[in-house]
Amino acid sequence: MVTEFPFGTEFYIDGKWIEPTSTTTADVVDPATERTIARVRLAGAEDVDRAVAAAKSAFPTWSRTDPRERSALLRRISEVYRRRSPELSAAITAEMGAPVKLAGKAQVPAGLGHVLTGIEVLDDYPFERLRGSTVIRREPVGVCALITPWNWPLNQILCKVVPALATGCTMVLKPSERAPLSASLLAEILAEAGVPDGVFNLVHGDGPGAGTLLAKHADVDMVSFTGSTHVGVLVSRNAAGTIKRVSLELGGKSANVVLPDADLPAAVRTVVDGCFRNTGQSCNATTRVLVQHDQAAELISLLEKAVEAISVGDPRSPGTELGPVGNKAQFEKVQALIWSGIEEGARLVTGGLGAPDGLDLGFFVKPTVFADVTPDMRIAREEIFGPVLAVLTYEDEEDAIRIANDSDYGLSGAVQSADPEHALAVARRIRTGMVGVNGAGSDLHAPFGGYGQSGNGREWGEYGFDEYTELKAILGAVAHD
Ligand code: TXE
Repeated sequence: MVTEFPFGTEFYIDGKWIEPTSTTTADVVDPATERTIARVRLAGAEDVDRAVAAAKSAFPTWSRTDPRERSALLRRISEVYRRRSPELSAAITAEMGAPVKLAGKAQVPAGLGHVLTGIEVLDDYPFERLRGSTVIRREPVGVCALITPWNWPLNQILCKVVPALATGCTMVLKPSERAPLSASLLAEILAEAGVPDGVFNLVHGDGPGAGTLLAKHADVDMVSFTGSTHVGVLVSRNAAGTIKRVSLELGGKSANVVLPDADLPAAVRTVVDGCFRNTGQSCNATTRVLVQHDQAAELISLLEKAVEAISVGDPRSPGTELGPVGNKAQFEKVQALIWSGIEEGARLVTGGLGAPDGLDLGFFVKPTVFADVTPDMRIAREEIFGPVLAVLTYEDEEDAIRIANDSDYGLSGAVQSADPEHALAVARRIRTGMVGVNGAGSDLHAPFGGYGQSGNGREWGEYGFDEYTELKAILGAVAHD
């Protein structure tokens, strides 16, 4: 079979593209056309062992390099990455359906942002400091397995690869088998930039196979995982036998609290962007909006207009704002949850079941808003990972904070208010890893991660570096006066 993308048939191990031992394959399907555009080989035990062995043998030398050398490498990576950005962007659109505007202006630049942030952090990261007569060191944790999903593929890969490289770790990346194209291109970029042999290795594979093998592997010192909470539990269990470090970035059901003094039209822009961006497939999407009940009718009417104006369609067309969801399983999951909202008595404001008019081919979902949602409904509790917003009402501020915190998850959140001090006071009481005030976007130097079932790690910036280091004390190393 001829496929459009010649990636995925080889793995990048020990500085070479090699033919995998395993012959099992998976199709990569373009979610906008349902066409098979590539076929990946799924790593078996021999392939995983070979990649881990390469990372293990590269570790002693790489871990002892000077941070300035690693900074120079990141600089070369940023140059090659910039040059090859159009290819990366096209690969992301093809493999997971992000509209070209989002892929080119957000998805690909997010990955570059982690490289540039890594260079800044390396400038003064405290790899070694003195406290009294004790030397306190941060040493690279060792061989890292990086397991990533398909929704923000390069962002999620680079927020792991960059701190791992920068702190002196070596690694095996297993990207999502649904979105392996951008990962293969990235491996080419890292090779071209001069990452030494064995420091970065790429295998493709699925979760039950390569993912499990990596989580259990005795020569892997840390596993950093981004994906569903369900799989996060499996990764933790599989890693427990070897007490390796486990860093998890999982799902969310974040609330956007619209306080009574907020400018409603401005709040609506934030609500729509926070929920529908990337077709609702972001772990930190704010998929519950909380509004005081006497303002609900006005907010819902503004939301209806704004959501109906979103242009849904071919992700390759420059005007498209909302592409398909990433794959068939995701489409079916989103439809089932929309159905549950209808069945449980929520009021459909716009959208609903089935594909938007004229978009039967591809995994397109109608941008959907539900009102009269109560906190016990599935659409208020479960991560939908699609363009579906739930509007809930509150009595007063205490009630709003209680509903916002009434979730097994704790990843993100937002507060809208005309009074920034008031917004800050409410933000302090929301039990999540991140809260955005009045539409504030992301900060690559701020910690990214969650409370509760949203995970246990913190990525990005210096906090990402901390994850990939072991703390070590050398006592009495310096003579005391
Ligand atoms: O994720 P998975 P899927 C949520 C979202 C979505 C659902 C399913 O709700 O609807 O998860 O998506 C690897 N051991 N999120 O199936 O299965 C897998 O190969 C080790 C939220 O794509 O979690 C892939 O590389 N690894 C999330 C990665 O885990 C395993 C982002 C993610 O796959 C494994 C993605 C195993 N047993 C999905 N099983 C977010 N919040 O950002 C699978 N994998």
